[in-house]
Amino acid sequence: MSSKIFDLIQEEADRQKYGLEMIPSENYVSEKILKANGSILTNKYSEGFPGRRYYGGNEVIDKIEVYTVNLAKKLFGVPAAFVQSYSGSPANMAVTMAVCEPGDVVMGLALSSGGHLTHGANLNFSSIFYKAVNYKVGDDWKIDFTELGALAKKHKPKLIWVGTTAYPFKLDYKKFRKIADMVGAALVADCSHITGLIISGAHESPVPYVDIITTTTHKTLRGPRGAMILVTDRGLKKDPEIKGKIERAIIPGIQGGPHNHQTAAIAIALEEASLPSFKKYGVQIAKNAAVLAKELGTVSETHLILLSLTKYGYGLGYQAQYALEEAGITVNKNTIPGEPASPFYPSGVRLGTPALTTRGMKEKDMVKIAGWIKRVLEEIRGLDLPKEQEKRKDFLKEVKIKLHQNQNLKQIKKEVAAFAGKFPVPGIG
Ligand code: DSN
Repeated sequence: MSSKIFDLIQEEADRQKYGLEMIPSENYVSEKILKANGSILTNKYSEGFPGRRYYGGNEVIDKIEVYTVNLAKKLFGVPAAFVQSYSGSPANMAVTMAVCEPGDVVMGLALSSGGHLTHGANLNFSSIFYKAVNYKVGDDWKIDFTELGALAKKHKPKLIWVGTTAYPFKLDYKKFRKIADMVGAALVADCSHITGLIISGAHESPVPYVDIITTTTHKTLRGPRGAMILVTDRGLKKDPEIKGKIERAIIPGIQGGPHNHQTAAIAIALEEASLPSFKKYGVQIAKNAAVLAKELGTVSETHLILLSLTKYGYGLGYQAQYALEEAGITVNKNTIPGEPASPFYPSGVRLGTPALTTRGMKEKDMVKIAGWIKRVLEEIRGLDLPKEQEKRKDFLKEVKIKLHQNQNLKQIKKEVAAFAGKFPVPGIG
């Protein structure tokens, strides 16, 4: 078999093996998941739900979907599960459509405070078709429940999201429930980032507190790209029609045929997440993040670290991301609460431990990795973002050339590759 694509896949495999993958929403799936995801199940159309399809030939597909749904219900302890959403954003769109009418008020954590696009961010469907109200974090970077309560009282949301993408603290679902009950809102947890931590017991489960849960399957859950929607007993009691509403939102509301290869791979991820070894994995993710955070001078109660770079200079997030990449360490630039620079060229980076933990790295390895990160960050001192917007493009072009030629970064990359290469990656070796 030859194709330019296979050469490029090999190139990417080398990057994944000899680098340190520290984007907190990424992970490495098992060989079994890779096999199911790359299987002949991709050939089949099956709009609809098991026993109710628009196409023939779905006897086996029905069995796969029913098996996956049952695994999800058992693992989370919920009475209903939906596994067809292509990814997190369509799952969140389906839930919003199921719970709200266009124009209803939807509340979620602001993107600038570590929320998600689909929880009411500008330009997203959640603020185009619904009235979005954002709550924020306070000076301590933790959710400001006083503001949240006041906003809920004032705007009477139909739906409140509790979920984050760049928030290093545990979530207090009880407090959210109290506020949702006060205004009669549906409370929906988007656990995408922390599902693996919840299943392993490292974080409290939202199941007793919320009505609906959404989660991507490819982050700490360590499955293929995809998503699930789960309805809790509480949610079903609150709205006995909710299951049908969610189904209609998925199809014909948003999607066409489900990705059956993806559903099958999700089933394998759920099988793996049901094993005792997954509990150890989830707990280790959080232990590793706590050590890494401490070494970098901050804290994490989750799988991720939101690192402010303001002590190194102004608007250094992009420069740090680039310099780290040159050293074989992949992270993403991120705004920090109260961002002093710009959303495009922010003042922080977001990094995490799920993928490193999958490779078997432990606390002592985090100390080593923090050492490399700190050495890299020394190299961006003095590369502050120009305050004048028109100067930024040319400035960053020059910065990239400078960092690409930086001998210290080249040396760190060698050390990182020698270290990372010792830890196997499923599907690569
Ligand atoms: N893109 C995801 C993340 O990286 O957090 C959220 O959708």
